[in-house]
Amino acid sequence: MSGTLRRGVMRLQHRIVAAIDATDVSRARFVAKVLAGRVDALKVNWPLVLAAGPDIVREFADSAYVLCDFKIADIPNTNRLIVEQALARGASGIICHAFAGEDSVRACVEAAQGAEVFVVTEMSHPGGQEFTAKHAEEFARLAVRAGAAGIIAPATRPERLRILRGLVGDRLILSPGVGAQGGKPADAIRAGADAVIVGRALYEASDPAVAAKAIAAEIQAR
Ligand code: 3DU
Repeated sequence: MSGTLRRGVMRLQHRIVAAIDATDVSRARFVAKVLAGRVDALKVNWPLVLAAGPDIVREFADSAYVLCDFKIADIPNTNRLIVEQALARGASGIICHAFAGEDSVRACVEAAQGAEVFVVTEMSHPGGQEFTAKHAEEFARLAVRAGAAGIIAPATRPERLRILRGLVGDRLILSPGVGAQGGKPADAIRAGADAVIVGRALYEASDPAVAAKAIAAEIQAR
């Protein structure tokens, strides 16, 4: 895969993280290739890892910042083992849940050895309001205390994003829920997100490059 995506610290140029959740592996590879240079990171989640095998992380990581969205939520030792496996395949960032507790999040941060850990706060879908919203502020404070690089917070609720921004200082906020879930990229960035996470609106687009360009333009025009 060619392109200008880099491993290491996420560099926010386009302010877009592409969620490559396509389970048609050749489509996923194609979309990743097309989006290289047009987004700041490729996010890999269980659908693609289960379809393609974990070495898809290594493949993308050759030329991209790969964010492993494994939503890690286990005891500290298991969290550490998962993070080590992701890093061994070249992941630059990982996503964990906060609800398993501070020791579990700290285990991710320690095992990450400088790779970036992002902690889920309030989830973007309607069900995210049932439980995660009630604890999102605690989750955000926990993320800061544990030394996470940032949090995941909902583009579908900019008013909640704004509150969470107030709690995490200059830590990164990556914001899913744009496009298929109804959130607007410019609203999320205005409310304090550093970048939006976009899946279906990119990988299902007839031309993912054009779709990414439109999102970037919307962000720039905010
Ligand atoms: O809805 P989309 O197709 O744009 O995909 C959003 C991606 O972000 C997808 O991988 C999903 O698992 C992830 N995500 C959320 O959508 C909401 C969250 O609160 C956390 C992660």
